[in-house]
Amino acid sequence: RGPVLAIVGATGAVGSTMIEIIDGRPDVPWSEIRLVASPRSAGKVLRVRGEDVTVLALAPEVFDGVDVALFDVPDEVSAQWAPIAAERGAVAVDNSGAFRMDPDVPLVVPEVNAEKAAERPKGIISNPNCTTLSMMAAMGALHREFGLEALVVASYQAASGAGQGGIDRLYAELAAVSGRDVGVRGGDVAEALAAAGLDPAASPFPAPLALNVVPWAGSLKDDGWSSEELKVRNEARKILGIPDLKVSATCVRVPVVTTHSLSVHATFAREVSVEAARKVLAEQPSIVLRDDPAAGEWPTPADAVGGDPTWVGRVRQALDFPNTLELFVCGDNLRKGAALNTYEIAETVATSG
Ligand code: 2RA
Repeated sequence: RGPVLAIVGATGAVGSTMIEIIDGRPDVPWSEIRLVASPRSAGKVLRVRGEDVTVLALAPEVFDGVDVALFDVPDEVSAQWAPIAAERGAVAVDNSGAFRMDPDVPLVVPEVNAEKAAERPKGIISNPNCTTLSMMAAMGALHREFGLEALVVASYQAASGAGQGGIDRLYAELAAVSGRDVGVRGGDVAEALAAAGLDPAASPFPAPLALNVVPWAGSLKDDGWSSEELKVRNEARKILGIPDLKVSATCVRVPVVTTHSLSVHATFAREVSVEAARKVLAEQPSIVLRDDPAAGEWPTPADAVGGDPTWVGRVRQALDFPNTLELFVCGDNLRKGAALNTYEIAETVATSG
């Protein structure tokens, strides 16, 4: 009999993507897949690999007999329940921010540091934030070859990073501005949203997102940094195993439904050329290199969305910075950025024990 998997947060945007990923695999190692959610969603019936599965309410007993429990729930729910799952014998793979920087919890991207999944004294493994994660397959591969020293990153983050509420808000805003002559005067997008009854206080975003870009994601931290920008810095250091990596990030929300993009300025210890970098990137099974500007070929979120690979392009040698590349990376924030990486960690645990 194979191991038992539980998905906690099964009815959310990431939980639904996990089920989609599991459904899309020809084989899975699990003998049973249990779906778990808040009492509000308990009792719903979802199809998993052709079978009806009733969603259970989160309670300690649901973890009995579970080998791996995937969590996609708010930080405070993970902080309380991942240790309970671990106490009951499961390995908890957590996609919240609750444990990512805990020195006793590995932060794993299988292409980069799969071996760390075995070092889990608390029985918990963390999945990185989707913004950091979207560039890790590319940066891990380039770091192995050229020795990464510094990263300057600007993100272009999709609305679904804020969950189903973010998706719903973006569609509602797009409907409110569609077919109207807005976006040509200061404040008229906000007026159009107000006219459609969209309360700014009810939005997960701090400014209109339709026909706009918003230079903010996450919560306010010291000296004007956002939590999201600090996550990029701290998590990149931990995943790549470079504690003194220089990182500076600006996180920006754009009116894209799903797929985060990042413009990356990466400096390496060793000499690097565009040709050598392209070769390294093209060899990675989880990367699609799309980089032929003369033919109008580069990655966009619309290409990457719905798929597993990270798309990379616009690889250039920085003109004024030695050993430095510029590149543009797109990764589906709900798949590799969240559900897929979490699930890949679960399979790594299931197959390596
Ligand atoms: C966002 N990275 O895009 C966050 C979600 N984890 O809002």
